[in-house]
Amino acid sequence: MASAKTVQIPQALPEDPDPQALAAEILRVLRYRVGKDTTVATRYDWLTASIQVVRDRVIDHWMEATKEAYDRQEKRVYYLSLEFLIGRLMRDAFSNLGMMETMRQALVSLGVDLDAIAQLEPDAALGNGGLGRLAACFMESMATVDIPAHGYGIRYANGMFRQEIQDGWQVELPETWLDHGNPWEFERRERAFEVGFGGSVESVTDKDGRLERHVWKPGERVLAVAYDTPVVGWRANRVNTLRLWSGMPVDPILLDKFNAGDHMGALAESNKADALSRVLYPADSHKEGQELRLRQEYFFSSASLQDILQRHLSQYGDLGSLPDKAAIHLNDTHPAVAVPELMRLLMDVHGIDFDQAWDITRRTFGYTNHTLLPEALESWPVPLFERLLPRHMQIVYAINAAVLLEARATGRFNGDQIARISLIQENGDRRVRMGNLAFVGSHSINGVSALHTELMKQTVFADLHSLYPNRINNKTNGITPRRWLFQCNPGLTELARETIGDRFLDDIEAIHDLDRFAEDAGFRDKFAAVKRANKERLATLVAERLGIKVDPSALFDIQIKRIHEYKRQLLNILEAIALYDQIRSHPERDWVPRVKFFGGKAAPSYHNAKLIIKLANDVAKVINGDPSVRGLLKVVFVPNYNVSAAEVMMPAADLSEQISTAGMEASGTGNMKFALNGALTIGTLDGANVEIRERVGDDNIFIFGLKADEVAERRANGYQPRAIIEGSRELSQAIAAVSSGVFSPDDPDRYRDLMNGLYDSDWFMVAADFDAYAAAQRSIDDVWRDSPAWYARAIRNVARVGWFSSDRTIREYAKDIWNVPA
Ligand code: 26V
Repeated sequence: MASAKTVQIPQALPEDPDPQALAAEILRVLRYRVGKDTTVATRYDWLTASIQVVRDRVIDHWMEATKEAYDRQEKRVYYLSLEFLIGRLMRDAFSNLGMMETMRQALVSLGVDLDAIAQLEPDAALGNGGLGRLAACFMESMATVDIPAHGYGIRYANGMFRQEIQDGWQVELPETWLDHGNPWEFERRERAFEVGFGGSVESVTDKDGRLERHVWKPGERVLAVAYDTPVVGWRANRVNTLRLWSGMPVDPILLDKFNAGDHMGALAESNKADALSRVLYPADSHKEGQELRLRQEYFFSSASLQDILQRHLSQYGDLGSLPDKAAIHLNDTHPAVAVPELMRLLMDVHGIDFDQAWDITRRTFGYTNHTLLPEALESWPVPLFERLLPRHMQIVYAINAAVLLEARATGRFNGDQIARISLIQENGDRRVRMGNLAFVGSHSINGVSALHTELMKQTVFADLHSLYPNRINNKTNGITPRRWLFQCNPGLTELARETIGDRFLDDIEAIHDLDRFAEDAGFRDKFAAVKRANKERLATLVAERLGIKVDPSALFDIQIKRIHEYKRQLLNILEAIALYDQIRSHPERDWVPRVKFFGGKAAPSYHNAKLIIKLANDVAKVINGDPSVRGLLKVVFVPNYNVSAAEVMMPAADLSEQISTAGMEASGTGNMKFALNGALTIGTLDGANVEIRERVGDDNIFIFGLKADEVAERRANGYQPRAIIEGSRELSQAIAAVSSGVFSPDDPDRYRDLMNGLYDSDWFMVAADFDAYAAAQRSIDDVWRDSPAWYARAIRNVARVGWFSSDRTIREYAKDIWNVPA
């Protein structure tokens, strides 16, 4: 990967040594900690030594921050998330500590290229997509805005799979990110908690036979061992902790079992503990009976809560003050089982009565919902829940009884509404609804964009919202500008600094000062030159890795995100086919050269998503190989889209594709990253696109298609895709081409079912939006031809989206949900 010059951020830490002293330090670490000298050191050794040198500085700040939070009795935030999509950390740390340039020079003096070793750092992919990346941006922002916070999650040995494209198909390979060790983490063997599963519940009664408390006797136990990673905020303002749990057998050598001759039993137990932190579950198209997933959820929720309570008790001695000193946040419903777990710990272990425990619990938890897709709303079969967590099942019933009593007492709900409020779904098989559980157990429930929050109130949580009308609130997502501008786009950062000064480095909304330069021809040229350099870098990468030649002066049109039907990569591909057809039929027209980039992973069991990847690759092969196109259109599928790939692609985009079926994308955060890096958006009025439009202005974004209420209305009143397709010559021809095997001559029927699905049901309304989308694309061509007009719009995008910083989002959480200063 070509490297770009790094921004010289003013030194954050005056005590930083000069490059020479730093070089000596690197050599010392290489020798005494890595155990190598320069003659035998591999590039990995240099990476490890460099990270350790910067890590030492991080640790000083870390200890300081931890001690300060303790001494000042500050309220702490605990962010529980099954996913943290952090990516590489070395540049993040260098840049936030203000030592990027010193480090670069130090390494140069040792004959080592910083960019080359940075590429070797594994991309920590402990997440599927948006939800996990948001958690990582939040961790960085919490450190930046100086909130004492701990992230809690699982230290998966295998995170997100590595995607290879073989013959156009996605192939999933395990990602072994810990192969070379992980210089960032600290194992805390002493910080280990037992977590139980199964078994039975006994009731302990007093001498008069009255129930005193319940005692859960788990049938199985595992140990959760903590691994801590420091999270550095901007200018090292504060360093927080990301604590990830790893599963271990309670008795690591299982001597009893082994000595008793049960060799296989000993092994099985060890494997069972290991399994808990082995793999990240994919956001699947169908998810049934995944017992291991529920085990993971409970494993990390229980370990985290035990840790939190122990910290609280050792400092304050009493759990009544928990809500004043701890805010625990549930990142989606994945940790929702923490609600009954906290109740259990408070009641069964600490002897607090139900009413007080329930009060503490609700005042402590907050919950964020990240999707309204019905198939993504978690629920667990009652029999499974009961078998794995018998005491929690009792507590869920007790909570449910209290909630339903409250609901009935209002006299406002009929039977159907009561059934929807219930924590237990009764029709069909009985299931525990994790969304309802998280909702009733929290004092605040938030959506991730204004539209999504409104839809939460109107749809899945309508009845709970009516029962508890003050709980739902909106917190529009954000992204950290450190990673998504300063680090990934040093060219644009430098240009902004020389144009408007450094204020935006500490307050990204000040980047608005660039707005007036949209009309400045000299600035526009410099801006265009930066974009050009970023596009050249991507072009080089694509040439090296895929052997595809793309022209950096073409319009770079990029759709990168998980592959899902609701995100409508298919709409984009069909439009590419229609355009291809037009270019061939009308060679005389003045076509705007375009490269359509795609990137993203499909869940391994999501058949249609994987087929869409194959289609993108099949279409790319035909179009890229057709000389009559004269290079005016190219299609590129970039394999293994991840955080590191995003860091190269976001800055290189001219056009950002945000084209989900309205009402289905909760927020999107890629949309924000693209805009901040100077891409214009083509999008539907969905998720945060709505708010991006409000900020950048109608003229600086290309909005098309049905709105959320129109989608709902069409679905309710019988949507007829067939008539629409037949009424659109471009669309019907594109579908016919795919359907008849033009792009799959080796297997002409490959896409027949996929295409028939558009005629028969088209749940995602590709047909309804196709013509509007194609028309919007052609109007984009017109603006592109007027280059000054294009760049003026691009500059306004950069200037006007500073608000979508995760610092702003986190400050809102701090004020409205967590009640902590920020
Ligand atoms: C999960 C599943 C599970 C089963 C079937 C289909 C499906 C589809 C999506 C998901 C992911 C749900 C959680 C998630 O990642 N949501 C994303 O959260 C981002 C951060 O708030 C937000 O920007 C995205 O719009 C939202 O999709």
